[in-house]
Amino acid sequence: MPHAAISSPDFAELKERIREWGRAQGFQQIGFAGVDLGEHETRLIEWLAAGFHGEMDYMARHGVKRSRPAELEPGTLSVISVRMDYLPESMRNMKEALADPAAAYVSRYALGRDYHKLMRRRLQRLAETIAEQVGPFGYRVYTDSAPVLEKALAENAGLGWIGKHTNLINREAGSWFFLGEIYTNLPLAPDRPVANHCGQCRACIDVCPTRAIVAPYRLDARRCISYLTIELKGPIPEPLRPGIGNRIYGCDDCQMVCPWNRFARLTEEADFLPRQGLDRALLLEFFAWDEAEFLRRTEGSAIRRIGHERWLRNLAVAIGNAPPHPDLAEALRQRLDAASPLVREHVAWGLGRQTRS
Ligand code: B12
Ligand code: SF4
Repeated sequence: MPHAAISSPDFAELKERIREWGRAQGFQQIGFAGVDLGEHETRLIEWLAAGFHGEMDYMARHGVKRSRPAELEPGTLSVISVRMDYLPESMRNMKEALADPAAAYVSRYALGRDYHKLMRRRLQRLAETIAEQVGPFGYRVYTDSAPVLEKALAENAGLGWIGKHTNLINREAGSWFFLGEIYTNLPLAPDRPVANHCGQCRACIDVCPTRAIVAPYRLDARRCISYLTIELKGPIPEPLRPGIGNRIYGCDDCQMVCPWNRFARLTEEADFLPRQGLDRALLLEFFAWDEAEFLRRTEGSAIRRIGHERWLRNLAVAIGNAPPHPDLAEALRQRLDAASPLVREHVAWGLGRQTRS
């Protein structure tokens, strides 16, 4: 569809056009933020000082560049913030998979293709469309790829509020969406933030199996199952293993229980639909994959990043958490002599749980 040219730099009109073009790229919502992140910077500094980032050194590496867009990308005057829904299936299916101890639960954001490429490509196209209309301008696109405080920017851009579980929530759409940004040197006026609607609710705090939300809005990542199964490279601390249940990659519990997700819509992106039966597989099927099969089956998926060793580590914990069954114990025995000490230790732990009397 040809875009009507904007005659003069009417930035108020341009913002509305950008919203239209953004929706045409598949983003559900587009908002605008300034470069002052106010008290979010203080919160980030406190969070790092508490050590809540654990091994995620990259969270501390860039100092305040993360909370100061104009220091990360000099010349930035405003930020275009976007969100894209990713929920591939109804919450009933998710709950069934989570409740089935023989099944492996993969968090819903990771069932389809890795979102990074898709989001970046669409953001890039959006930026190119803007350039076609206003002429060349300075910009950089991001999605989870750089020191950017994405949720704070999205909150300031009016896309939702940061909930007590620390994810961004939208009143009409819940929280099952990814975020992305275009930093730009266009002087686009910020949108108005929306009010926080968590109220007295604390469902996410109470449901978290490993008690990672240590206070409202404060997540100790070192206890979060998402961190333990994806980011952590070494052994999973033993006291936290039982709480992991059958979650082998990420965790969705705090979002699943959130009342605002009753309003969540399913994704429109075919790329986010489950691939390789990841939504329905059994622990034993996954545990049987050798490295070549792991690499083949996770091609194009975010899961590939953790590698086969951590994949087996996570599965050994999940199998250890399943009700005792001779087939599960036998599968663990088969891997007791795995080459990796990390895998061997978790397999022995799982076997101990499977064979306890
Ligand atoms: C590091 C990281 C993680 C870490 C730490 C999470 C965290 N809360 O920081 C781990 C590995 C645990 C993680 C897990 C997940 N992540 Co993540 N993650 C990130 C990343 C790279 C940075 C987040 C960050 O800046 N953390 C810094 C801390 C300080 O932020 P914060 O905890 O949110 O704290 C803020 C507020 O809570 C508040 N605050 C802090 N303390 C206090 C205290 C008080 C009293 C108050 C009032 C406020 C307050 O201010 C802080 C600054 O804004 C972003 C991408 C990006 N570049 O932004 C994705 C991102 C946040 N993750 C995302 C997703 C999807 C997830 C998971 C759902 C994946 C999964 N299913 O397993 C889980 C959700 C777990 C959870 N409850 O947060 C999405 C979230 C989309 C959304 N709707 O919000 C993002 C934005 C990626 C993307 N581009 O879409 N993630
Ligand atoms: S579960 Fe309740 S407290 Fe947690 S984010 Fe949702 S509304 Fe806020």
